[in-house]
Amino acid sequence: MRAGRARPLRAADMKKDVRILLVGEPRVGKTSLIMSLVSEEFPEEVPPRAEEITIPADVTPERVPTHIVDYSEAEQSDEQLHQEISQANVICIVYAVNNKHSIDKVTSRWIPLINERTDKDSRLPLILVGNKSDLVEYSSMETILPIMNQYTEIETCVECSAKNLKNISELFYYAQKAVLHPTGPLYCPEEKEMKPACIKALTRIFKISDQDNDGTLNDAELNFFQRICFNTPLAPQALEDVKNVVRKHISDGVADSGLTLKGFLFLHTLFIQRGRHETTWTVLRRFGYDDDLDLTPEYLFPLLKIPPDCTTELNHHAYLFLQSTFDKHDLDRDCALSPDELKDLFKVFPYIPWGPDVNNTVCTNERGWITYQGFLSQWTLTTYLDVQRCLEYLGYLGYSILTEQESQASAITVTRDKKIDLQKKQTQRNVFRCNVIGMKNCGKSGVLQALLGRNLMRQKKIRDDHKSYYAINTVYVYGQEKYLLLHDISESEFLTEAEIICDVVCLVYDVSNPKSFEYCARIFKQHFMDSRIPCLIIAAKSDLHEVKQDYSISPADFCRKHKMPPPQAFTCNTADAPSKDIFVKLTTMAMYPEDHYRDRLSRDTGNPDRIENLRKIWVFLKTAFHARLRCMCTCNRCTFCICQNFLNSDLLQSVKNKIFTAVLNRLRARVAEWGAMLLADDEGSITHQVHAVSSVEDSIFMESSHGPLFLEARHVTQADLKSSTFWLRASFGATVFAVLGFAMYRALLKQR
Ligand SMILES: Nc1nc2c(ncn2[C@@H]2O[C@H](COP(=O)(O)OP(=O)(O)OP(=O)(O)O)[C@@H](O)[C@H]2O)c(=O)[nH]1
Ligand SMILES: [Mg+2]
Repeated sequence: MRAGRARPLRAADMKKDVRILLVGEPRVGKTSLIMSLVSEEFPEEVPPRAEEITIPADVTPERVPTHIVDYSEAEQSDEQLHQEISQANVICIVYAVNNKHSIDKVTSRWIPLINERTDKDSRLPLILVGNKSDLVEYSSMETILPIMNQYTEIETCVECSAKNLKNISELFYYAQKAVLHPTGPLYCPEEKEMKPACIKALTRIFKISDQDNDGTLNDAELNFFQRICFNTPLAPQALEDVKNVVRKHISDGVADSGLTLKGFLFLHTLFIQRGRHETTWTVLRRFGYDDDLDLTPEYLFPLLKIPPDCTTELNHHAYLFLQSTFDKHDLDRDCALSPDELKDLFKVFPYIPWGPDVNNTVCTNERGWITYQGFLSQWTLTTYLDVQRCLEYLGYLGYSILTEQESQASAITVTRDKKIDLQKKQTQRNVFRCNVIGMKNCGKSGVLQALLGRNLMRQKKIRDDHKSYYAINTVYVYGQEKYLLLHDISESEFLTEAEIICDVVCLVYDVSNPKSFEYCARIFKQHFMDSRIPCLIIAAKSDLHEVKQDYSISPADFCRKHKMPPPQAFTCNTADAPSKDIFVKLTTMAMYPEDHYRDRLSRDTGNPDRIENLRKIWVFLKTAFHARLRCMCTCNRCTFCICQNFLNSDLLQSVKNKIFTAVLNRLRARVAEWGAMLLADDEGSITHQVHAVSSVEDSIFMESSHGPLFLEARHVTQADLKSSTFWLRASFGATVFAVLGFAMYRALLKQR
């Protein structure tokens, strides 16, 4: 590993610009240094203070716009000096090598003054600059080194001469580097070793780069590392040279011709000690670290827009990545991650992200270890429920680096709006959420655990504090693999919005508990009767003796009445894994909701939106048919006359009469049928429906002023009106025609 030409730093990696301030005693040569840099010759005459200079990004070595600011005690007040200090990114304290007083002032005046003005936590690097080196034969380093050791904020020191132009550009380069690639967070000069935070970050980088997890970086891994960090591959000889350098210095830096973690850390220590810490910084920044060696929010949480009614899923590339991550850590190849293997996987995380509940959320093997399928399921769950967390976790695993993608956002598919799915009657989603609802102890957990293939015996071993309210697994529907995500919703009087939203509802009652069905029926009526979410009723604990439910109608009749599939008998008290039939059914319903809610809604009498729509159509029709349109001309040629003639024509009148007769006949038949239905239902339901009926009656009563139709219609339910949609549409077409004609007539009148 050797620093090639660093890849261009990304905007997120870089500071916007670098502000270098020069301070020091009068006449040490501050202004001369700046003028020498700019004009590339020593100016004999200089003003007390140089104008602020801005060096454009493309002419600076680090490609960052750089401002150089002079200070003159003669021209500036203390207040102005303090302000300049607070604005600077790096400060050069200039002394003259031939002037002991100016060196003494470095510690007695300048460093304390700067420290007083700067926040303890914000690191302001300092550079000691010994100017006028042309005037002496000796070096000031002996005096300077103890100062450097005393103050860790001093990045470096440099001797130079404005007169001979010696080390002038180097001085400004070091200053720029001190800001962009500070040594402070990486290295402890007293201990002569890297700081713990730096070792931790580099260890994580090593683990991510060790793709086969064998504890060393082999040639292929080193080459990949070199390419992603520095954009250049390493020649085979260069690789060997690097390893030889390590071998020469430490015994266990190279093993099996691969670089060990120890060797990797040694190399970085060497870079830093030789003043090449920009190499280490390039690596750190490539892996998402900021100046404080924390992963940046830009790296961990890339922007991802999720419009409402859309969900988040992992795409194919993400699954491939997770598959290789699993393989990397499944060292014994048993297709499950043991606690140690899982711990090893999470070593690149700052904390252990999964608790013991995860083992009861996804599939595990007989020893309770997460299987390959379970591993992918858990990631799918996190992506679905909390995509930001998923992005963060993928960031810890180094997803964007290893897959050479812009960010973790490229792992995510944002599904299209569910409304479009419903409209098009097809879905591209792969994950479906099913809320499992039922009263306490009715067997919801049993349903969840059955999805993971666990029978009652197995479930009894689950500790209370390890219980999960989610379960996720794959289900095959018509040969397609889909994820079904079950969410156990605890019993409560009213469900929250979040507890309602899902792709399919699973209402569970306990066949052995006569009180349990009432809760399902109540929740169904409260939240789902009018919704487009398909519902399935599960008769749980079907191995127990079934008792009659304390409810006005039986669960089977309830399902029939509400056009739901019949209750599904289910038990997890089985010798082997419980049946997965209900899960296939639930997933199918979630994938094709239209087939299930349409029937239900077609006889729904309580949907206020539908009532309102029907009411509007009704008023519109009535107005069109009964409005007294008065012609203001009698030409019999204008559009209005033609329309009026058409409306009064025998043809239209007879169509109108036929429509009404047909509608009324159908309504009479349905009224009788509905009366019987209403009696069969429970009390609450009757109130509900009667209310719906009366509201339609009211609206008809208020809007209508005509004889026979009104008298008949007020005995009619809105559901009956719905069944006459065809007729309404026919009438509607005729009305539109008439109204358009009238509009044209008015337009013509205006013109006249
Ligand atoms: N021999 C020699 N003389 C220098 C060098 N740099 C500056 N001088 C001279 O030192 C004197 C002071 O230089 P300035 O650049 O004005 O010093 P300054 O630090 O800006 O001083 P103030 O503005 O008063 O704070 C001038 O006469 C310069 O010509 C150098 O590298 N070598
Ligand atoms: Mg000056």
